[in-house]
Amino acid sequence: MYAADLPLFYNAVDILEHNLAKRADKIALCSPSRTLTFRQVSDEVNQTANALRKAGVRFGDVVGILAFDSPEWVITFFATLKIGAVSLGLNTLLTAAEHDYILRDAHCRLLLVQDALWPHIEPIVAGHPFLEQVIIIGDAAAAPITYTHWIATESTQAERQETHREDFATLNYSSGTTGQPKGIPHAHKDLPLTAQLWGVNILGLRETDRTFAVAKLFFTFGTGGNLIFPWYVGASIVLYPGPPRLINNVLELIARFQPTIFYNAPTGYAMALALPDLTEKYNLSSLRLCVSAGEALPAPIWQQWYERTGLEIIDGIGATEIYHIFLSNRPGDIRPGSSGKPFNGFELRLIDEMGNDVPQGDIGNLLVKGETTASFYLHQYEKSRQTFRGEWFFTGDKYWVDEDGYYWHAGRSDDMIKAGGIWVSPTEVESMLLSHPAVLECAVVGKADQAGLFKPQAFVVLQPGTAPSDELAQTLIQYCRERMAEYKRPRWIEFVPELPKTATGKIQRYKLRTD
Ligand code: 3UK
Repeated sequence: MYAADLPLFYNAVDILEHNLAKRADKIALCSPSRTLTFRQVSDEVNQTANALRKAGVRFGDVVGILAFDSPEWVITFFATLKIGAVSLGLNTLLTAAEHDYILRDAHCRLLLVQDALWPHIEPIVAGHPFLEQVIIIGDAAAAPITYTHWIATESTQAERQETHREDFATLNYSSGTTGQPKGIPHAHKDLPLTAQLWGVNILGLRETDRTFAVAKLFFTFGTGGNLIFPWYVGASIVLYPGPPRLINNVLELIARFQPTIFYNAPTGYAMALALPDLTEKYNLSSLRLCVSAGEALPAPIWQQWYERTGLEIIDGIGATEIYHIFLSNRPGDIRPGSSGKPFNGFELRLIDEMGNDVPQGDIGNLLVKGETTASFYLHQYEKSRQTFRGEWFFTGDKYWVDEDGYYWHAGRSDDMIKAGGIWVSPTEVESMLLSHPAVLECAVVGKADQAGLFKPQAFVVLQPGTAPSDELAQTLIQYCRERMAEYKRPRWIEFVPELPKTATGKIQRYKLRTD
């Protein structure tokens, strides 16, 4: 399938609404709060679309959503697309300062916020130049209006805005080693394309499936895998509002809602495997296939999962810039530990520093070409020019190909770390450590834990007169834990007398990496 196969004027709300003709009364969505059919979802999408229009949201405006995975998240997403506005899915784990930056950079006009997250965001929303209204999902004792109240009297009929297939539909932010997070806009066309190219052609999703992702809807891994792909084929979804680390709750939901497809990051599989009574305690028999992405899945985790559950994990590499997976293992053709093989819709190249293709077996920088690639980073001209190279997207990943054509991840060309499938910028952790009075200098790199999964490790030079100790190491870890998203904290601290540096004084993190 090509972009040109879609109608020129295409609105991705069709991914929801095409189901009304064939299966309106089928269950579309299960969640601990509500279970809804396609018709019920569509009615509420129309109510929300009308409420958005009444609030003055117009074609091209940005509607932010900062909420746990819920029916309201999904409904707001499609309502936003339906009126031709752009859905901004916000990462609930970021700091208020990061949300502040993103809401400004995106020119967010209306924001829906989870009740539990409102106190976190309330101090920063006042005075935002573009933000006109905040709606609270859940209970709101104080001023702003609640979602339920906001849509209550709206009609369940709404007109679909005609959009060009290349008009923007979604916006997600991704962090880099330096500078602010980058806004990545995707067009309406990207959603059905990625659903067909990977969801249908590679994963083999079908109408009878039910998907369940621990990866959240604010990541395109979650939005694609647990919303767009299943509804594209008329399958149903399970939404889990809680944090991924509460693995028992995740496994209980599998037993309760009986999904057939399960998406998680490698850490999620490692956490489940750490439970001695995993298969005795939890009924996983509804599952037919598992998916892993976000970071490389080590072969031992694949093996153990297969031995304990009898299930295969499909590891594929995706990126927000491409929307979803562009290189993947496939059912019946898996090489554990690798990212699999290229598939139709995406071309790959591995190049050296001079831009030449590397011989088979050598490590090169991975470039991808495909029609779901974003065109630019919002407001970041320089970074856009460096990354979107004509038809080719520079992933920042190093890869090599074995003699059978399977691709093996070999680290990053920048210093970024993926921990638990989510980006950790070393500079962010370093700044936090530097704000502690005992720290003179530091450098943060990725180090593999026992399961082969990467976590931040800090090399610290102490202030003169401060003595290193295990206790101080624990204090520094705790210091970070309390002040930043928990997964970003260093897991190991090494005290060193000095850090390796270039002639110009730049820290050479790569010299500190042991993995
Ligand atoms: C790394 C992987 C090895 C790699 C994502 C699936 O992770 C996603 O998007 P992000 O923009 O990060 C992209 C980067 O993450 N990575 C992702 N998956 C793998 N490395 N093996 C993997 N299987 O460095 C890549 O450049 O956060 C994943 C679907 C949608 C996504 N957005």
